[in-house]
Amino acid sequence: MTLDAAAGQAYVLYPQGRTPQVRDAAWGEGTRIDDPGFNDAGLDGWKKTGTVERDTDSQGRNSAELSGTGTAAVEQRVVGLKPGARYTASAWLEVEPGKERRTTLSAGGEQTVIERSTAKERTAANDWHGTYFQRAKVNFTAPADGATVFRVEAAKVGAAKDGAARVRIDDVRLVANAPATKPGTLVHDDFEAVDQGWGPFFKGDAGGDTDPRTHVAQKHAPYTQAGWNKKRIDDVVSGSESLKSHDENTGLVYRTGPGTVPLKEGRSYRVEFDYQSSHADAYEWVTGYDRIGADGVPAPVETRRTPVGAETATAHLSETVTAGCGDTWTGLRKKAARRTGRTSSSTASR
Ligand SMILES: [Ca+2]
Ligand SMILES: [Ca+2]
Repeated sequence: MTLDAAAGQAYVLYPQGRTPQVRDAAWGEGTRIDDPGFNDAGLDGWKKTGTVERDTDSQGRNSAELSGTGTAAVEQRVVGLKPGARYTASAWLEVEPGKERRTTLSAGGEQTVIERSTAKERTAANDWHGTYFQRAKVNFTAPADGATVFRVEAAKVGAAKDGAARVRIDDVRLVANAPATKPGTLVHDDFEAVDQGWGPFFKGDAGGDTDPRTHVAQKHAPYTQAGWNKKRIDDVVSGSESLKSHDENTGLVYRTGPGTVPLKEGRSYRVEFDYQSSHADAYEWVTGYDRIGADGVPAPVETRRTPVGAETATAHLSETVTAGCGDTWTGLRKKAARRTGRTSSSTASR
């Protein structure tokens, strides 16, 4: 048998007369989003503005890439949402490391903006770990017609001397049941309706690129609560779910970023949460900012560390954070050489 085949092209051989019909891959079937992972070579599920391509990197990972100096965007109209219901829309976003470009994710009349990507993704189970992809999200209420447009836009740039930053997007998600809101707060999360991950937080450098021991814990009394089998603290401190860190690795366990908690430069915010902690001085609540150093490498700088004491009854931590110097964030740090557990029920900032 002789095949007339092109180099680099994959083929499947079938018996003559039994070639199956080519079927639509139906990327994203059941998710409300057509091709949320940008697997279609032509990105046919997306409306494209400016320079947009499906990028496949050296590890075979597909994403949408926005480039060029003009406005570049992907968008998609989503229908069938329940009018008045709450939803969370999100995507992994990465502005080319070392560069800056205003990138806006929007849905349901809400938007969040990142200017740069400075926090390395460090969850071992995530195939994007080692890149600077982080999740950006908005919560919104579905309008009366149950339709909205999900859009990610990289702004037009001037004549950048080292070229315009490329922006990559992956894994768009639109999930019902966003966290309850709290009047007067920029971000509020009681962990009762987390769409994925840890609400406004993402993993820091604790343990390096590893799978963390932090999760959204669910109440299953009495087994998950203080007093059971000598447990010192509750896994869940309010409602039916809380964010729990158990026996964590030393380092920054989790932190916020501008894609989830957009703190504006020069403004002051109150950061507060309820928590329990099994051992004194094992964890610190930290504040810091990210900036791109003179060497072009993004680096975080911590500006404050507040010790967390042993609290076997629910306590409250509150402090004021003034944003400045770069992308300001807040989070939890595990100190060296302690075995501990810790829970927090909610975190709110305004
Ligand atoms: Ca993908
Ligand atoms: Ca809760």
